[in-house]
Amino acid sequence: MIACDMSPEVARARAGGTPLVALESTIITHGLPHPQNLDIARRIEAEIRAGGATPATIAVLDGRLKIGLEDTQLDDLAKAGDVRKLSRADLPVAIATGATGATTVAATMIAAHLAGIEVFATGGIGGVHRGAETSFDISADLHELAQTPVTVVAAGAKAILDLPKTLETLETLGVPVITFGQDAFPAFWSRDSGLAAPLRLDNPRDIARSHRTRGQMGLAGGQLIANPIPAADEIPRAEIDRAISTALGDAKTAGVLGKDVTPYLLDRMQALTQGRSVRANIALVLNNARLAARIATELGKIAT
Ligand code: PSU
Ligand code: MN
Repeated sequence: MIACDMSPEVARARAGGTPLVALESTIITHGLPHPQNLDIARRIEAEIRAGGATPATIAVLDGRLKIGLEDTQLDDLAKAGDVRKLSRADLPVAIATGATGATTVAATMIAAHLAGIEVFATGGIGGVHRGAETSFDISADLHELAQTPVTVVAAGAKAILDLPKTLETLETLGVPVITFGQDAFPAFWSRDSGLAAPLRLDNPRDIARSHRTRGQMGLAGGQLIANPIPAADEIPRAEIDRAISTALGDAKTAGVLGKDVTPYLLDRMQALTQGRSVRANIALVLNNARLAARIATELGKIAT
């Protein structure tokens, strides 16, 4: 098995039986603007601690797979300008060559599973991009959810994506898409995407039980928990839709491709909404961290 480095805090949690929640690092390096990203990363970790669980932010530093970052490591990652974005395909290459990189949802799920962590909180997952019928741009996150047994708490998927195609793909892959507490699938900055969620659960205990049941049945893959942004923080659909159209047009004009697409769009959205998209992003990630801590706590009470 590949060696991973547990931070002292994560090692203590494991020894003491405290529930763990994994966190990705691409959101820090490519998803949120510097310098707020460090402060936000710390607040997300604090929210998990306040919920009685221990955060494990995941990254590759000089070829070492880190499960939990110390504060100086988090600081270095947040300010480094040219960190690689590591998904499933990139993770082994980065480890083998001593590189440094931030993990996406897919890579964070892999690392969490290697470390025995069952719950992971993030903002939004990657999905099927608009125009995928010609670009074939479909995030590896979707296939990861189909094969790695981690419950991922996200605020749905961003409306910069093609949400109907994203949901169809998840259905084909047999990934349970479970909305928390409402029927509509949330669209990241807005509570309602206008699409019905395939499944709904209203409490963390049921989410934990269905995670366990998947494992007991020998089914591969995890669960996507779609947790709507708090009402006070959402951006109305009409308002966000205008910015999305402009951002997509700009990406096309600039000829952005591959793994640069998502960071480019997030950056354009921040500029087009005068930072409002980032404020909503922060609120929803904190909300997801709270729910993930509750699910991890419930999972700790159920035997495997
Ligand atoms: N969506 C967001 N914020 C993010 C990402 C997605 O709202 O920061 C990041 C996550 O790390 C996700 C990755 O796993 O982008 C997806 O990238 P791609 O579309 O290249 O697979
Ligand atoms: Mn892509």
